Amino acid sequence: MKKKWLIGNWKMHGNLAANKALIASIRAELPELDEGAEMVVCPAFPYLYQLAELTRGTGIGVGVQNVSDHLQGAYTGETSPLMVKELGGSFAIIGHSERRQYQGENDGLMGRKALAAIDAGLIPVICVGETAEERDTGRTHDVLARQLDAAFGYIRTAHDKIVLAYEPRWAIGTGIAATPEIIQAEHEFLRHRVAIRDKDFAARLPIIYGGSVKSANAVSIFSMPDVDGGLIGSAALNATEFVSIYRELL
Ligand code: G2H
Repeated sequence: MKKKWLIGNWKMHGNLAANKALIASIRAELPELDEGAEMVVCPAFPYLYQLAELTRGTGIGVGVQNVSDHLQGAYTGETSPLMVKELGGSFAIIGHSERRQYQGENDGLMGRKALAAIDAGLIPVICVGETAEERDTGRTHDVLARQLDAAFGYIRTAHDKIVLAYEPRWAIGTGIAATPEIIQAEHEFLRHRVAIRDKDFAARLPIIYGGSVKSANAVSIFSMPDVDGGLIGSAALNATEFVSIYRELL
């Protein structure tokens, strides 16, 4: 059976004590992960090494929320994917809409970051999604296709080392998730678009949904055939919620 994914995006939250308590609570509620579903947490950069240590031997993966598009060099304030790898990270969220919105990231940069992440041995979690205005004006598929093509244009040999996340901007942090029908329709669209390049890859590609997922709506979202998991923001900061969402994947 195809593996499921649960990725927690902690955004700019946490501190040493809170991170330790959160992992301890997750472990207390869920001592063993299920073979059928990966669990990954993505803390802010300064806590990467702490999380790598806290999760050692637990099966919980660790990632970051952003990464440089360069492996090394004079790029002040940037973090190389090689450094992430060395400190125990295995995943990098790429192109999250909050970075597009507040840091001005564009499609080209997202593609280069995904490639750098792969070159460093990380799994990029590539985020795509439309704004409310783009949806309202009937441009959702144009936007998704453009974002997907930009990212995948850079990636040619990374089969089985990519996670794709559909995150409609209007559903992020609003408390109102997209409906399961919308999510299924857009995941299907994305999978078809990838299949134009490579059918087998498209079938195997995990496509996860992000945007106000909680334990209360997880079951209906995860029951959709093209949904392979979730990218969870605020609910990932609550161990009981995060573990309940994980259980809905199984
Ligand atoms: C979307 C999601 C996590 P939330 O950004 O990436 O956040 O679940 O808080 O909407």
